Amino acid sequence: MKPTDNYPSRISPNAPYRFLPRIEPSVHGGHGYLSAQELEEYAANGFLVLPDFFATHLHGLAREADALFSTPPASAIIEPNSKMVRSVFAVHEHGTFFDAAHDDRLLSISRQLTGDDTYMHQSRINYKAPLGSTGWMWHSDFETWHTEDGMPGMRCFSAMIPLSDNVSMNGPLMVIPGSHKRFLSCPGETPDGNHAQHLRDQKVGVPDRDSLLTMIAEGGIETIECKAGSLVLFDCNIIHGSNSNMSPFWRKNLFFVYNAMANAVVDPFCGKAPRPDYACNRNVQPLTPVTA
Ligand code: 6CS
Ligand code: FE
Repeated sequence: MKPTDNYPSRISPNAPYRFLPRIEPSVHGGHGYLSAQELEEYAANGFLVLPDFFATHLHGLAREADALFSTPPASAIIEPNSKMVRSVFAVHEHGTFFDAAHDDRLLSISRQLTGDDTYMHQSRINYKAPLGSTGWMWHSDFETWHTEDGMPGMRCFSAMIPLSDNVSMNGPLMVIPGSHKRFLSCPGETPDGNHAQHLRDQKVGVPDRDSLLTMIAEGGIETIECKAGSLVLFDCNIIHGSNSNMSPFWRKNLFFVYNAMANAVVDPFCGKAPRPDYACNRNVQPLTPVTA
């Protein structure tokens, strides 16, 4: 039996944008790698930066990311305005990415945040080549993962590992602190095979100007400048985006998306065919630590 759609979005082209209450807590708590103060900060803002978390793994991760960029898989996503690789998905099953995804500290964090064992919903490397890679408009990942992947609730978060320094000029991640606390239901409908467009340049399920102005007035905008090897945790529903890379410096970020086993994806709530496995992993296996 299909679970209730607690976060209806893209139900009709003429529906209004509307804020709906969040049902699940962003932090379930308990002892683990994050301190009580760090959990409090994450619950309040929807994100947390841990400098140097993967400093010792960085060289191996960056080398493997460069290799993937040079010989990308057929599923690689290409930039909308050039032939450059924009993203490579489903990297968590390979080599050093596998070890990083199973890091026991990260799995401890995932239990504190989701209150459950977790599996990998999605993994990817977003490459922002110097001078020319476009960015991402403001959006909630959960709006897509719910509508297009069938993720029932908000018991999911992203772990971003910058593989190159993220600085003001090379398109760092920007978030609206606190915007994870409400769900913005969007009008429109999901086109058939939307993922091909969506992963290059998201058109549907994005906030309108008024809703953005409301959220920014409340929470401001945080530009997350951080060193390669840091760890940036952010909630599945926080509104985020990034500018294009206007600098001569690479911006390469690795993402792991941890979803609670109890929140495993069902059929897409938009009623369309499921997205490809590289974008939405349906091989739901609980992650166990790998001692690196
Ligand atoms: O659709 C998705 O799954 C992807 N889209 C965006 C804009 N961010 C998260 C995710 O990689
Ligand atoms: Fe996103």
